[in-house]
Amino acid sequence: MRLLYRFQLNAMPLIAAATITTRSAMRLWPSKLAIPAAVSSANAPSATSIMTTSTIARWIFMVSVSLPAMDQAPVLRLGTVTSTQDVARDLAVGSIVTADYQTGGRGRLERRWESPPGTALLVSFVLEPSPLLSLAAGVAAAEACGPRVRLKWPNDLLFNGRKVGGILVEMTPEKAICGIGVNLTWAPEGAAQLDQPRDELFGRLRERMAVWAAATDGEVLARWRQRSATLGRRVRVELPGKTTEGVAQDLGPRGELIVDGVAFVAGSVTHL
Ligand code: BT5
Repeated sequence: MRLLYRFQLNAMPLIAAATITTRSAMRLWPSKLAIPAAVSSANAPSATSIMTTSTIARWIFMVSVSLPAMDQAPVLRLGTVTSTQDVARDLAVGSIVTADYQTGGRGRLERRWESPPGTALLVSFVLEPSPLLSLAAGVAAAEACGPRVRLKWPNDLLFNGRKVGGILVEMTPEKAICGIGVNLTWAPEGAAQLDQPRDELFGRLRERMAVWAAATDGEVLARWRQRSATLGRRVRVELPGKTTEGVAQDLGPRGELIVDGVAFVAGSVTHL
C-alpha cells in the first residue's frame, strides 16, 4: 500500500495529502450520482474533502491501473446511488463501488432489486470481460457468505433454500460490471437475510473475487458444481414462449445448464 500512496502523491498531491491524515473515508458532496459519498482504498487513511465525480473517476482510473490485484483495488464507498452498476461503468477495470442505498437497484431483464437503506451489501466490481464471470462471482460470493450459502443457476445465492443474494453481470466491449447484492438485515417476503456484519462480508468478498475472477474455467465450473443447489434436482426452466421441466444434470463447458440432455444458456429456473 505504501507504493499506492506514493503513486497517489505523485499523481494527485491534494488527494494524497488528504488520504494520509485520518483513517475514515473521504466525503463527497457535489455529485449527480451520490449523496453523500466516500472514497477509500483497502486500508487507506483519508480525510474530509469536497470533490466532483469526474475527479473521483480520474483518481480511480489513475490508481487502479497501477494496482496488481483486486483485493488491493480502490473502493468507492457511496451513500445513495441509482445503482452501483451505473457508477461502476464509468470506472476503470479493477475499481469497486459499494453503496448504502440504491434508488434503482436492478436484477436481470430490468427486474427490480430491493433493499432499504443500510440493510444489504450492494457492490459492483469492474473486471475484464470473461464468459464464466457470473458463475465465478457466484462462487466467490458463496464462499464469502459461508458454507450454508449455495448456488442456484444461473445467478442466485440461497440460504436455507431461499434467495439471499443475486449476481448481475453487465458487459461493455472493454469491461464487465459485476454487481452483487446480499441481504443482511432485511429481506423481502419469501427471501432470506444473512445477518452478518457488512464490512466483514465485503472484505471476504473482495478477497474471494480476486481469487475466482483469476481462476480457470475448469476451476470455476468444478467449484460451482460443489456449491450448487440446482444440480441433481428437478427443475423448471422458463424462457419466453418455452417452459421445460426435467432434471438439472450438469453444467456445460460455457456454464450452460444441462436439463435432460438439453443445454440452456439462459432462463429462469425454479427448483421443483
Ligand atoms: C438478481 O437478479 O438476482 C441480481 C441482483 C443483483 C443486485 C446487485 S446489488 C448491486 C448491483 N447494483 C444493482 O443495481 N444490481 C446489482 P434476478 O435474478 O433478475 O432477480 C431479481 C428478482 O429477485 C426480482 O424480480 C425479485 O423477485 C427478487 N428480489 C428483488 N430484491 C430482492 C432481495 N433483496 N432479495 C431477494 N430477492 C429479491
